[in-house]
Amino acid sequence: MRYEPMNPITFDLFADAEPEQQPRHEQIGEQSYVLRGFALPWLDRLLPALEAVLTAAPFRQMVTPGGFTMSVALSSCGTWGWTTDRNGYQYTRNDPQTGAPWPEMPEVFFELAQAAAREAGFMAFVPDSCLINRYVPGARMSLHQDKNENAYTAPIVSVSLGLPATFLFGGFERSAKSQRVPLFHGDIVVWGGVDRLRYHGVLPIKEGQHPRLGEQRINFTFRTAR
Ligand code: MD3
Ligand code: FE
Repeated sequence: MRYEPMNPITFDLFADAEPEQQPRHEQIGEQSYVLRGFALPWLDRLLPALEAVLTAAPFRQMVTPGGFTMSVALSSCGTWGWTTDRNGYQYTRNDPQTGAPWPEMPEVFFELAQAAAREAGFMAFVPDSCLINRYVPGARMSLHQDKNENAYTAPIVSVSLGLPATFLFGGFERSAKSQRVPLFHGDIVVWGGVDRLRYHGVLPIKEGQHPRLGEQRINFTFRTAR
């Protein structure tokens, strides 16, 4: 057996891995990264935990202060849940629909969010809220900023499951041109720092059947709300 010193420039840590197994970290903003397929190894633990959360806090369509019913249905888990109605947006400790505290954030959710944040360089992410969005074909989210959190120092970690989506990653004004980022089942995006207040949205979801999730896209967004 001969040992050869490795050339640090050409040494490829993943040379022996299947192409599909290679982590592909795409930088889409100064402090924003797409981690392709990062959630896939977690799915067998993630999906049953999701079912349990949704049994306690089912998806519901909410009305915005402007009077429009969102095409996306929402639920939450963790200490703080996000809702909207005619009177405004808010984080609350209790689900207004049941009066009960939001379901606890499952351990596997928390661990996945932390692992993804760390992978993107945010070493001490402690989410206290997970907003769960459900898109059926045709559902969309128009350009908006997430400004309901108390501090913008923590990143947001977003997990995409099911049908693919085109994410719009905009600028700091609604009118700025946005970049289109395709997101697939298992992808995770971490948005932080200077990119935290960018406008963003999701184009209408196309018809389709996902083998594991069916006719829907589910997105988790982990946040530090308080
Ligand atoms: C980018 N959800 O829930 S991922 C939302 O796919 C939301 O369901 C989208 O926008 C979805 O508010 C997009 C999450 C996301 C959240 C905050 C961001 C992306 C962001 C803040 C800045 C830039
Ligand atoms: Fe948002």
